[in-house]
This record gives sequence, C-alpha cells and structure tokens, in this order.
Amino acid sequence: MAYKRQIGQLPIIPANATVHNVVCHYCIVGCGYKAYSWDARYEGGTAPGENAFGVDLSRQQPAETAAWYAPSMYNIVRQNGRDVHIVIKPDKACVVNSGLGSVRGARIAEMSYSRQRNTQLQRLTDPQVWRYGQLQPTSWDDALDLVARVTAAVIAEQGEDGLFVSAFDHGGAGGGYENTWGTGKLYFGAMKVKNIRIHNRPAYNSEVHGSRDMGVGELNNCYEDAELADTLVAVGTNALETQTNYFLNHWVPNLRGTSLDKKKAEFGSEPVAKARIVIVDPRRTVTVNASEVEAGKENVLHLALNSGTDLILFNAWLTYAAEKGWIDKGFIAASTKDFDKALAANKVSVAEAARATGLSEADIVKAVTWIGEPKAGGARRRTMFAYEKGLIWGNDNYRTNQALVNLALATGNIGRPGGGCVRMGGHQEGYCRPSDAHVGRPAAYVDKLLIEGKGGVHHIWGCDHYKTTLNAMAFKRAYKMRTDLVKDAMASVPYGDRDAMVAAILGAIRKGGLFSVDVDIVPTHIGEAAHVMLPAATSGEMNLTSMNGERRMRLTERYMDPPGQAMPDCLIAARIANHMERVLRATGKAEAADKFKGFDWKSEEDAFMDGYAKNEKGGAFVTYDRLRTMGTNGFQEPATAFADGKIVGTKRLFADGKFNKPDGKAVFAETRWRGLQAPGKQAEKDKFAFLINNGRANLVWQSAYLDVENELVMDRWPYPFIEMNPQDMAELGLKSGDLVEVYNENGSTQAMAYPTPTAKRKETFMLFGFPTGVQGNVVSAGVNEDIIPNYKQTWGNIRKIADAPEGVRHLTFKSKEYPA
Ligand SMILES: Nc1nc2c(c(=O)[nH]1)N[C@H]1C(S)=C(S)[C@@H](COP(=O)(O)OP(=O)(O)OC[C@H]3O[C@@H](n4cnc5c(=O)[nH]c(N)nc54)[C@H](O)[C@@H]3O)O[C@H]1N2
Ligand SMILES: Nc1nc2c(c(=O)[nH]1)N[C@H]1C(S)=C(S)[C@@H](COP(=O)(O)OP(=O)(O)OC[C@H]3O[C@@H](n4cnc5c(=O)[nH]c(N)nc54)[C@H](O)[C@@H]3O)O[C@H]1N2
Ligand code: SF4
Ligand SMILES: [Mo]
Repeated sequence: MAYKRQIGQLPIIPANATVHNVVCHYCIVGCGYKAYSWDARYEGGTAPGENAFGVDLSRQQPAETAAWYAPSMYNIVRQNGRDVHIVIKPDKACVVNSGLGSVRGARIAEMSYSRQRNTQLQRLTDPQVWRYGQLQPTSWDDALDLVARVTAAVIAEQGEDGLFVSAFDHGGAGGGYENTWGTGKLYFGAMKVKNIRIHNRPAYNSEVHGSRDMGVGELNNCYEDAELADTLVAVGTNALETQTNYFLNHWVPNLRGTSLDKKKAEFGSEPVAKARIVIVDPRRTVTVNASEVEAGKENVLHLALNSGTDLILFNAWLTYAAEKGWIDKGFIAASTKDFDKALAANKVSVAEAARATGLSEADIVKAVTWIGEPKAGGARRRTMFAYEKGLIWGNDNYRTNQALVNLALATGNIGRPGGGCVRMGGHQEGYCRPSDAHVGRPAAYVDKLLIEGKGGVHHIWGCDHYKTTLNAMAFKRAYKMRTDLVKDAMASVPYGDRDAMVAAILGAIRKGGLFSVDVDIVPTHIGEAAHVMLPAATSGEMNLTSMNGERRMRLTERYMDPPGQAMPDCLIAARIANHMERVLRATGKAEAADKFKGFDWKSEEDAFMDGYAKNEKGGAFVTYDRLRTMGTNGFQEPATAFADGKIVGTKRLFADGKFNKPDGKAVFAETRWRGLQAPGKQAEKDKFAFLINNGRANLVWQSAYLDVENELVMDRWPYPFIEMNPQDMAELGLKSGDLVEVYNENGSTQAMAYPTPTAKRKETFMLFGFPTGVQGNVVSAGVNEDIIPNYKQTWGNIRKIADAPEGVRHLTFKSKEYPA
C-alpha cells in the first residue's frame, strides 16, 4: 500500500506572488527552482490575469505544462513572522534542469519547517545544554558562554590540538560559501586547528589529491559536454539515482541522439553520432538499465569488474591506447610532462587486466576502442570521463584517480568540448576558507585519535558520524564512553554555578572525557552524546551561495524564517568567536583574545563579503545583488569580469591547455597496481563470504536526516535494503524483506533483504548511512596514505535475524529496472 497525500485541492499561485531564486540544496547538480510565496489568507484565480502562470487555469492544461505544481511542492511557512503559502517548483528556464524536479528536490517545500502543516517539527528551535540529566532549552548567550569557557580552558591546558572539529566543507544545505568561511575563519584564522576532519571522511584532505597533484582540477568541464561527447565513461557513479537531473537532462539526450544538432553546430564537418557509454561498476545499476533503454543495448558496455580493480583496468587501457597510437601527441607535447615515464611504469597487458578484473579481454578492448579509436576521417574521438564514489571511496583512491586522469590527458580530452575528466560530485560545492597548510599531509586521522582518547572538546558542524563514518561501531563505543564521563560530572554541580561547572567538566576531561558541541538542524544520532546542541538555519532560511558540478554559482534567496532561534552557521561561528574573545579577555589573555576580532558580521551577506568576495578567484566581481539578477542560471566560476550588468564566467577549465602547475603542464603519474591497498582489506575479503558494497538510493537524501520525518520515504524504506542474489537468499533461508544481520570483525548492523536477480552471487549492495541500520558499522578503519576511507570494499557474513517485520510486509520487492 503506497503512501498517499490527503490533499484534494491546492491553492492557485496569485499573479502578485513574491518570487525567489532557489537552488535545490540537496545534490551537486543544483537544479534551479522558484519559490512563490503569498499571504496565507488568499489565493489566485483561474483567469490569466489572476495567476502567476498567466494562463487560463479553468481549461485542461497540456501535458508537461509548467503551469502546475505537485502537493510535495507546497507548504505553509512563516515569512517575516507571517504565515504564507509557499510553492517551490522546478524552474523551466534553468539550463541545469530545464524544469525537471527529482524525487528529492521536488520535496523541498514539504521538507520545510511548518507548524501550520506539521512538517519537520523535529527541527531544532533553541540552543540546548545538558542540564539535570537531559538536553534542555536555553539562550544563545548561556549556551555559547559554556562552549567558549570549556573550549578556552581545554586550549589553555592542551593547546589548540585539544580542540577537535568535524565540519562540512561543501555547498548546499549545511554549507555554502558563507558557512565554510565562517567556520574556516574561526578554526583556521583565529586559531590554527589541526585536529579537524571533513563531514564525510576522517581527516582534512582532498577526495581527489590524485587529480589535483597532476595539475588537473576535478570539476573541469560543463554539463553540456555530456551532450557533446562521442563516448561517455562512467566510473563508480550511479548517476540516475545520485546526479539525477544531470543524467536526465544532459546524458539522456546524447544517449537518445537528440543532441545531434548541438554537436553539428559545435563541431562542423566532424562526424557525429549519438553517444556510446561505458559504465564501470561491479553491480548492474539502474543507470545501466536506463542507458540501455535510451541508447540501445549495442551502445552500452557495462563492465562489471571485480570490486576494487579499476586501477589495473585503466592502466591496461592506457597501455593499449598508446600501442595503437590513439593518443594526442600534440597535446601531450605542448601541455603535459612525464608521459613516457608513466607509460613505462604503468604498462599492463589486456590479459593481466582481464585476470585481475574478471572481465573478458574482448570487453576491455571494446571499451578502449570506444574511448580512443579515431573517428572516420581521423578526427579525435571526444570522450568524457566521469567518476564518483565507486572510485573515490574505492580501493587505492589516489592512484586509481590518477590512472583515469592519465588516460583522459593522453587522449587529449581535458579542456575540450565533449571531454573532461570530472567528479560527478556529491553535495554542491562552496569552499572558501583561509589556508589549511598548517594541517599538513597526511592530515591527522581524527577518528582514530578520538577513539584513542585524545582531545578535550569536539565541535561538530552538520555531520553525523554515528551514521556516516567508517569503523562506526568502534567510534560510537568510544565516543559514548568519553562523553558520558562528562555528563556524569556535569550532574554533580548546579548548572548555574558556571565556575564549578567548568571545573567539573575539565576534571572529567582529564580522566579521558570529551565535551561535545553539535551544530545541526535536527536532533542527530551523534547529538545523543552532545552536551550542547546549537540550532542552525538552513538553505532558504538564510541567503546561501554555492556552485554545482559545472562550477555554476547561484544565490538561494531567503524565502522563509528559520525555526525559533535558529541562526545561519556563519553567524553561529561568529558568535562563538565573540564569546571566545570575551572569555579570553576576562581571564587576562588579551593577545589570544585579539585573534578573535573581525567577527562582527550581522548577516550572512557580511560573511560572504568578508570571505568569498575578498578571497576567491574572481570574487571581487560577485555580490548578492549581482547574483540575484543572474537568477537560477548564475555564472560558471571563476568569474572573470562584470560587463553589461552580468558576471562573466568560465565555461571550461584548462581550455587554453594550461594546467595548475607553475609551468602550466599537467604531470602524468606512475600508478602501479598493488592489489587491495588499505591495510586489512585483503584479509577481510579472504575471511568473509559476502561483498558488502554500499551507497545510495534515489529516494533517500544522505543519512535521511529530513527523510526520517517523511512518510513517502519511510514507508518505502523503513529499514535499509540490502540487494542480494536470490540464490544466496535461498541458501540462507531468506524471504523478501526478512531482516538480516551483517557482521564482520569491525562490527555488525542490520538490513532488509531485497532480492535482486541481477546481483552477482556473493555480492550485495546495502543502503549507506541509514538511521535504522548503519552500514559504516562494518567498514574497517583501513585508509590510504592520505587517510582517505575505503567504504566500498567491505566484506562480511550475513545471517537471518527475523521474518519481515510489520512495517515491511506491505512493501513491493519488484525489480527497480524499467522495461525497454
Ligand atoms: N559506508 C559508507 N559511508 C559513507 C559513504 C558511503 O558511500 N558509504 N559516503 C560518505 C559521503 S560521500 C558523505 S557526503 C557522508 C555524509 O555524511 P554526513 O555529512 O555525516 O551526513 P549528512 O546526512 O549529509 O548530513 C549531516 C548532518 O548535516 C545536517 N545539516 C543539514 N543542513 C544543515 C545546515 O544548514 N546546517 C547545519 N549545521 N547542519 C545541517 C543534517 O541534519 C545532518 O545531521 O557519508 C560518508 N559515509
Ligand atoms: N539520491 C541521492 N543522491 C545523492 C546522494 C544521496 O544521498 N541520495 N548523495 C550525494 C553525495 S554526498 C554523493 S558523494 C554522491 C555519490 O554518488 P555516487 O558515487 O553515484 O553514489 P554511490 O551509490 O555512493 O556509489 C556509486 C557506485 O559505486 C559503485 N562501486 C562500488 N564499488 C566499486 C568499485 O570497486 N569500482 C567501481 N567502478 N564502482 C564501484 C557502487 O556499486 C555504486 O553503484 O551522491 C550524491 N547524490
Ligand atoms: S537532481 Fe539533485 S539538485 Fe536536482 S532536484 Fe534532484 S536532488 Fe535537487
Ligand atoms: Mo558525499
């Protein structure tokens, strides 16, 4: 029984509704939306002059009309203290999505805080502190005084290395240029914090050091390149589910052949045809299915390689392409270095690669032929390489990333139309911080240090390690023990006696305790351990800038009030700085106090002007006002000028053949294959029966922090699914929907068995980061030399826990694929 919204009628958007620019705050794609709002006491009419669409709504509208919205796009929220109707619908004029929504983005409105319609009432409204055995509401000044006093005391005793930080580094909700600058100025400007980690990995590093060290920034093309390419190569990205409208609006036209006119216009006499696609992924995804339906099976090559063996495949492709002469000699000579050296070091035969990957030699050759063989008349084939978490969180991240960039450079595909070697992306981007050079490389393995009892105070910004980190079970065990020590100490003194309270907390910290401050928008799982919870405002409740996967920067305008006392993260960071300054000055530390000056921002715009405008390349051309007029199309970073009332951007990086190196030359890398690289992974594979591959599903956004309060999502996925081959299920005595335990030496978790006939024997795929079953519990602590986690290569055993529970019995276990 599917969930149905009990809505019979929706209000008509009046002609005079207020319109705000919105960028969907979920995934990297950053689809354009418009928020229409108007006073809750009235609505528009059906006459063309009475509604925002300017059409006669008393008549049946045509298919695919834009004069329409769905119940999920509607809510009643507060705006400047008044109730307003709000409709947040995809913007047809946005070049990113051309009016498409997705099963996530089309729910922005119903995922907003509304006391009137009881949505997202879980949102944090007031600062909370641990008092009398539980979290209790308080004022900002009271909460921040405690945070500043404990933080200053820990620093006095342990130095700045005693302050541990976990922080988002991205755009969209829980990020944006304003908020990365706010947190960055606090921890890297006022302080030089070294024990800091990013929201999705246990250290402060890059997901793509490999590409960057070669001089190749990772978001180097534009979405249009996917419409122009002859061949698309997708590595470890399930784009239909995870970069949905990028795939639907820019890949599918090329797969269908409907972007041929664009190709002809761009390439003149060069032969063009609809795209072929090579998909490298150990499992058959719905992206493979969709590509086959749209392009025809003959144009899709799914390489279902053994988990973690991408590197040797890419080396074999490079070797083969070079032998065949399918390389761009002119480009290699003019714009790169060390090609011959890398080629010699990385030499791998097709036969060797076939053995390691489990693929057929014929398929390996077919793929590289699609990638590199010149077109009729000798024109260079245009190939776009795209990768995401199957590579980034995969075996030997650094070298695998480099091996793919090697191939893209060798075939002359970076900086040119129809090319690119790019991350598909996760969240939007919005990174703007003072230098992180003091962190060093490799950066501190923060989770490990926390487990070992290091540090005295932990500030957490918009991440929930209890659901999303690696080695999560060990992390939670240690974290709970350490924070419980502090809670027990806090219970021993009256809360109002601040001196005694700080002394008690410090006493517990000396015994191994940890004081935890969590800045979030909802109660988190790690927040169960927190002593202070601070309520953040999120996208739409503040003005927020970010860029998408083609560096397209936009401003999401504030269209509603934040809940209660919630504030933008940048202003929370500023208020922490203010309190640090005050506390330090009061204790006679004037010099230390002075470092916390410069946080007198009154609004997020102040933070933007202090951060982005002064520090980012092209930032001087960008203001809120200018972004507002650029609407949902914005411009592509970096900005290069402001002319004729518009910010001028950059369509592709490296179009001039100059890369991010002092001499402008990209450097080929030596990327020898070394098997499963992270310590302990091979032994885990040898010991346990099942691959526990893991990742995302279309319906669910990240750790389901908002979805937990959404019936549509929780009705479909009350427990995380684990896709299993039906024969494996039969051998374990499992029926559809039965609950299983997944376990290994790292820990255990649970999931709901989802029969998947296309799944390979002994290879499962589990939804990651889910509140009712955390896949990270069974992911080992093994990382690469830059402390990049290896979530995807995990092996474990599976056993039945129980028959499908009540909440599961009504679910369908049909195939997720759609027929041709
Ligand atoms: N096993 C396994 N683990 C993984 C991965 C995997 O593939 N497999 N993937 C990794 C990846 S790529 C990622 S990105 C991470 C995600 O890991 P996390 O970043 O820890 O999880 P999220 O659910 O994205 O969001 C974290 C929190 O941000 C809060 N939040 C949202 N908006 C705001 C805001 O405006 N301000 C503040 N202060 N908080 C806000 C949410 O309420 C939520 O509690 O997981 C990583 N972990
Ligand atoms: N619906 C939805 N969309 C999202 C998100 C979400 O939570 N929900 N999160 C966003 C974020 S933060 C991120 S980082 C992105 C992630 O976007 P993706 O990387 O596309 O998502 P994942 O499902 O984590 O992993 C992609 C694929 O990697 C494959 N894989 C596993 N092991 C290997 C391997 O050894 N080699 C190769 N080649 N592939 C392998 C998996 O089978 C999986 O199909 O999605 C973003 N978009
Ligand atoms: S594809 Fe991504 S950005 Fe676009 S609507 Fe969906 S979740 Fe939002
Ligand atoms: Mo991510």
